[in-house]
Amino acid sequence: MAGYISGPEQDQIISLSDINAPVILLIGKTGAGKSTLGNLLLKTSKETFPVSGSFTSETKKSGYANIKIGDKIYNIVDTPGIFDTDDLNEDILKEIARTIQKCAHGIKAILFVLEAKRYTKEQEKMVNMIKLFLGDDALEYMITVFSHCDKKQTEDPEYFKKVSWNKQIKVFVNSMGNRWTISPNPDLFSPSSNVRQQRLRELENHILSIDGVYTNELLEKARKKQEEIEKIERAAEKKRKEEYDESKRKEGEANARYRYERQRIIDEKTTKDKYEEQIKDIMSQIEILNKKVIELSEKDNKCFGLETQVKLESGKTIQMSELQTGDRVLSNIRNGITEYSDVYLIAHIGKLDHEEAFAKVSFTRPDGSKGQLRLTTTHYVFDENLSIIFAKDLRPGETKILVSGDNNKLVPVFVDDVTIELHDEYISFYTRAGTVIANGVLSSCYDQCPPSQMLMDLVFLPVRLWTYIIPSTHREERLHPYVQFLETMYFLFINAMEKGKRFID
Ligand SMILES: Nc1nc2c(ncn2[C@@H]2O[C@H](COP(=O)(O)OP(=O)(O)O)[C@@H](O)[C@H]2O)c(=O)[nH]1
Ligand SMILES: [Mg+2]
Repeated sequence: MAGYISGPEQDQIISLSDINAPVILLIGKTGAGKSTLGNLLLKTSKETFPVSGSFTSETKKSGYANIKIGDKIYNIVDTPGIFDTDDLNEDILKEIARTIQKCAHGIKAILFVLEAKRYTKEQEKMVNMIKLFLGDDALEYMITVFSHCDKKQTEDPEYFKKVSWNKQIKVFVNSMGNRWTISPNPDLFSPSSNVRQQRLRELENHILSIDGVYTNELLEKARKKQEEIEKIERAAEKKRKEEYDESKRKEGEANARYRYERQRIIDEKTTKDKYEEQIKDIMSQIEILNKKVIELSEKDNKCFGLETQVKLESGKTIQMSELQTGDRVLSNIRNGITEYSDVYLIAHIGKLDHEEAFAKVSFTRPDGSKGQLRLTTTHYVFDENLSIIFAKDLRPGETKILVSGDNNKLVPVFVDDVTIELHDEYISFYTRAGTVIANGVLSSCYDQCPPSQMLMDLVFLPVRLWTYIIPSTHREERLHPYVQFLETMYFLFINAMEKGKRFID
């Protein structure tokens, strides 16, 4: 049974001690019906989360409210339309930081609200993109909730599934453990309606069916900070109490009460300041990083020579110049198993207006044949210890790179030669895995920029979802804005976690 305990209509500076429970995160495109669903779950007559009449009037702040499902308290966090914009302004950064802060106690479930009405190509793409950008772990906490269903669809979800789902949506829902339901339109189904109650009960059951709570290092860090502040809070309260007792004896009740209240206001302000500090801390990191990103993006982002070969899942080998978004390319070989990964973005392809330094790496394959790989000097490849290393830093006769050999194995072989050449054509693309086997060599998709795996952590889930509005057909000469964004988030992530590589474990 869900119940409303406290509302989100609070001061900008939230008291995090109020939300020390796992979060049920509402995500989806603006206007999808996140706030509506949040209100439905809370089962109150009052509109706790403001529902937008039009897209523009939608609030840009995330709200939260406590909810009881089963015998546990959770926090519903309703994210505003901050993730379906590419305008990375101060307010949006702040909201991302706040969302991170609110999820300090982990995430119980992610409700991905998807409009069922217009199941068009655009949405198909969106679903695809979302899947590409989700870490596998996060998928285990996700539930698809279809909104904007008509009466018949809501009454009979199986009918809705049969009539309205295409293959993509089936695959998508299936990849989330088949947890899905319909958000009943409150205009069609009153609170006492059986259908409405049934759909919401289904959702609650899905939430409860998810084992454990999702957390990661960044969330853990936020939680530790929160606990630290709470400890300070408790100590301050204890001190106030002691002073109150002392003062009561000496100066009487009224005086003691006055002192106590005055001190309480001071202490509360200290706490709020500390939480705000945490937000500022995250934001200032983003700001520094944003500058870095601009610097980086002004410098062109370069990757492989266009002639580099990749293997597709179909078994066909093609040149990178023929790559299309959505292709599944050989990205890794682990324990004798070949792994294919989607090309989710071609950030740049074609000619530059100037020549760039490429490293031409020569090596001998395990079968004795000679191989070559041409990539920009600051592009990463993997050495035999799976450490990333710049192409220009490979040492002939010293460094071993990983090359695909017989029996589906990556074999370490010495680099024979590295020469630097100037070229003006290249391709820069990204696989979901962040790696690609290029001319047989295990390589990163990154050039001085982030391993996408790091971004797969849930804290950046919304950021990844934000990308669904960017058409996946991007195949231009200009650096894709999302790549710039990735870099920002990457540096934020690095700074926040002070953690090294997590490329391949
Ligand atoms: N027909 C229909 N309209 C909905 C549904 N859910 C939300 N809406 C409407 O869609 C608009 C946006 O809803 P809102 O909850 O604010 O979306 P949010 O931006 O995702 O929070 C509002 O006018 C809602 O009344 C639904 O399931 N069916
Ligand atoms: Mg909303």
